[in-house]
Amino acid sequence: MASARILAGMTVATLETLVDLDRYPLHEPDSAAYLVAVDAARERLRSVGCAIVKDLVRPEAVAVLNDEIEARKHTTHFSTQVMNPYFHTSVNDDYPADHPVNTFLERSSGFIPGDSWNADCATDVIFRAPELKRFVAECLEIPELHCYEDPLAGLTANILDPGQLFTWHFDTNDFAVTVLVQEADEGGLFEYYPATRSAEDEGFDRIQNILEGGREGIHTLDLRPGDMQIFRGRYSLHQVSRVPADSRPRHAAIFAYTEEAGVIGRVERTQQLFGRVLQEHLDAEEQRIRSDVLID
Ligand SMILES: O=C(O)CCC(=O)C(=O)O
Ligand SMILES: [Fe+2]
Repeated sequence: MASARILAGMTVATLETLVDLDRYPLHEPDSAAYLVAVDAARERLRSVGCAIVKDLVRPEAVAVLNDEIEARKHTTHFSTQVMNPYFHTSVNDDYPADHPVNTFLERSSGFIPGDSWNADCATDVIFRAPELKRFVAECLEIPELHCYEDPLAGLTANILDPGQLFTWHFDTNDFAVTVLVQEADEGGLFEYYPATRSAEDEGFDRIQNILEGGREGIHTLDLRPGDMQIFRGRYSLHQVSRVPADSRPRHAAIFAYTEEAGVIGRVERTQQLFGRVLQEHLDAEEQRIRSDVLID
């Protein structure tokens, strides 16, 4: 590779070898090409809550990312749940039976956790690149971004093996940054309904219609390996459709960033997605209780 750094005998990929900086000069934020890319993403994020940066990762680098996922695939935590769009798994008697809160669909997929990646692997280099964080922050029109400090949920890969799907849901994070690394032969498509809900309106009727199979208003992305997606998943109901039993698996790298530095996930959700928690999660939970305004 043209500009790989040599560190203690190991070759470390640089952003330049991984990302198409000719088309997207992330290192030159004043360049015309940079401003065009930011403007285009902003327009999409404002209008439909989703922007795609086509072919951001170079084809040779996509192969490296996929090799890195394959090498760590045995560490994937697969789980199957029957859940509502809010990740809840039990009936809430305050709502009728045919309500989104009480509509439970299958999610079967797995995450390669944050502690499976070594620093300086190509996936990690892209995730942590200050140039990429600045670019994504500008697209989202926020001052700055930090890598999510969660040791399991910061850098992950979402794995959909043959037969699996990630059903309709809302994210708890305001936005997500994803790079498709390997597409399924068919299916495994990212679909969403823009602005399904807002801070003022839960959009229950729209949600229920989609959960029951309604297709009107749904956008299906034509994502290819190497494309980066910036998505406001807190307001737009979305799914990854089922990967057929005879297909290749679908692999996506997920970069989690936060607006504040030092954020770490909650114990319950961590346990749900990764099947375990680390001491950091327990300490942070303890800290939250202590910093509460109540008793003590
Ligand atoms: O794999 C993806 O493209 C995104 C999956 C997703 O919606 C999520 O992890 O919340
Ligand atoms: Fe999601």
